[in-house]
Amino acid sequence: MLSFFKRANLTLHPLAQKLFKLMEQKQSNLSVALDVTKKQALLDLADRIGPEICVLKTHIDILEDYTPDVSVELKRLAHKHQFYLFEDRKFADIGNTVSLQYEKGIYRIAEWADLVNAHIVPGPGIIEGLKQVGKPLGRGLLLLAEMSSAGALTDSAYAKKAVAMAEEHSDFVLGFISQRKLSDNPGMIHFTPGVKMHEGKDALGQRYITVEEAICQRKTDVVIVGRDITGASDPLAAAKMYRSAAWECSNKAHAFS
Ligand code: 5BU
Repeated sequence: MLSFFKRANLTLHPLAQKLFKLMEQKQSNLSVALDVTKKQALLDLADRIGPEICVLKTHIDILEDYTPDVSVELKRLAHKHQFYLFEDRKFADIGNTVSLQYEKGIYRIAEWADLVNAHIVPGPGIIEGLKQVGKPLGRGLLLLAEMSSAGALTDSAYAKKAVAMAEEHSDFVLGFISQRKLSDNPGMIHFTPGVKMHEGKDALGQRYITVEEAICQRKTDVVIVGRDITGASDPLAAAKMYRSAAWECSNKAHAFS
């Protein structure tokens, strides 16, 4: 596997280039899912864990006390600690509607989120709609090719379609949410949620694989870890542990290429 640094030169997508370089400089291929419902908790965790991560993943609509200053603060922290913001919005409607959901409404996602993701169920119009808003702002889109949850309908034929759609729109799409490496295009970045220190599941269908399985075996690029970090007695220590485990695995993967 090529190093992230080399891959930065193999894509024309400006945000993918920047993200690859950041991962290499920061030596981090860890993304943290900060699924908390109070803005102060979100910002405190972002400030503490920020130095360890390349991407901070949010679900902005779970905050009970959202005010527009949250996104201003998130941007400030992203700049301070050098990470990118990924709003896990999972757009899933026709192009016109998603462009409004992306740009307008209370959250004004396009103003602050470097990355968003979309289901491919509606067809390529969803990508066109998001691209109209996001591309002029230098944003990037991840396609949901595979989900981590039990019984997900994202089988291999579906994932293949996501890869084909990504190739058609590689000026805006820079990768996938998937459970394994799907594309041989070195510019495409694979993000994998459902990662924990031990394999297992939660009570509501989430399934977990290990960092080792995700990166060494399944060759993905970035692991997304949520509750195993946010619910730890010391979230910073947990983030450090995941960061070094993930980086070590990707170094091994790069060395054996
Ligand atoms: P967890 O606490 O590590 O289970 O959190 C996983 C996060 O990743 C959570 O925010 C989910 O919404 C998100 N996620 C996922 O778990 N599985 C998927 O297939 C996708 C997103 Br897409």
